Amino acid sequence: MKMVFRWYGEGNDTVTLEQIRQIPGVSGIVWALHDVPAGEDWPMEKILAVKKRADQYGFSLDVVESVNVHEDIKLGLKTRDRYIENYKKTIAKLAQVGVKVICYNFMPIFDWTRTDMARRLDDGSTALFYENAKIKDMDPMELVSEIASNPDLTMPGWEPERLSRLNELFEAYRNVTEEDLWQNLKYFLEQIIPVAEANDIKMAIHPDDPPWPVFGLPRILTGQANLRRFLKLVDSPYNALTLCSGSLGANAENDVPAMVREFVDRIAFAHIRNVRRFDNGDFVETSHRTGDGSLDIVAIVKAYYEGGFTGYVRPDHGRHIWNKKCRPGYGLYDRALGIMYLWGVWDTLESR
Ligand code: CS2
Ligand code: MN
Repeated sequence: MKMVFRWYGEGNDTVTLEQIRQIPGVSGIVWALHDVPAGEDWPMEKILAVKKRADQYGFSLDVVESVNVHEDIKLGLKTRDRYIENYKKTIAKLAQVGVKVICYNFMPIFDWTRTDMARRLDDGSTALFYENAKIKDMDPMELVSEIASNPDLTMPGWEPERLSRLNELFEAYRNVTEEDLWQNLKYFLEQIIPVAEANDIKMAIHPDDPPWPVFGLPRILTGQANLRRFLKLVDSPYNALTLCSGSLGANAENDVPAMVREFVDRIAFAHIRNVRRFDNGDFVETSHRTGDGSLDIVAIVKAYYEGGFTGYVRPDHGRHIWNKKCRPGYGLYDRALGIMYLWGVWDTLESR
């Protein structure tokens, strides 16, 4: 496995490339142009500026997370073709700097959803938390205004320009069913995958987080059967997965090691992290260690190892520890500890 680390870019991340270089075994950064709105093609000069920085530290740029999909594509509107053309242009430009994997998601309106960005754990650290009842009862506008009024709460996918159009977007999705979403995803893939093949870039979809519908919006990348269906929409090695253990593992019915075993040849990018689930449907993010959460991280890493996985891995989120301010879920320390845990398991398997 190739270990990579998400970096939000110069001036946009509390973590520096100097620091990332000191985490053992990290070969590349997972990056994006976070200031380019979904649907626009990425300017080459901005891509090259990131490359210049990464080169100074010897980091690869192999993995991009994410090139976001414009809402019109997910909605299947006529205007989608323009955005799909821009997406193709971005793929071709990313190939020029050696990108091998593009992570994206197909969640309507919201990316990952949580109710608390800093839930206190017993050890005094804080972590991202999802309260089931709160989401069930909540008008999404309420959550949005809570988030908008707190600059510390920015989550990917919750960009201000999208939030301001929220009512409109909800209206647009009113009659969009799960089957419509599948059709719209298929349409997108049929256009994009040939371009990805020609540019030797794997398109790796991220599952829905959490893996169930929120605020009445459809969600389809939620479990093993649906991921199987997804891979058949366009049956190409370039139509691949970002298998996120923490997203899928929030649903106790999802057997993550079994998914790794089934899909390993189509997993381009692994997100590995732990979550603790509660009986009422709540969950909280924990350290990576098996036993700290509900997921057996050792079994997950073992499934990758035994499947001969050669793709990219990142520790995904971490807790906020040692009093360091950071983007929610994206501090330096707990993700670095997570990496050492993942390497510990991997190296042990390799040395047997
Ligand atoms: C990520 C997702 O930060 C995260 O939790 O796992 O936001 C992910 O970047 C997107 O869903 C992928 O498009
Ligand atoms: Mn993830």
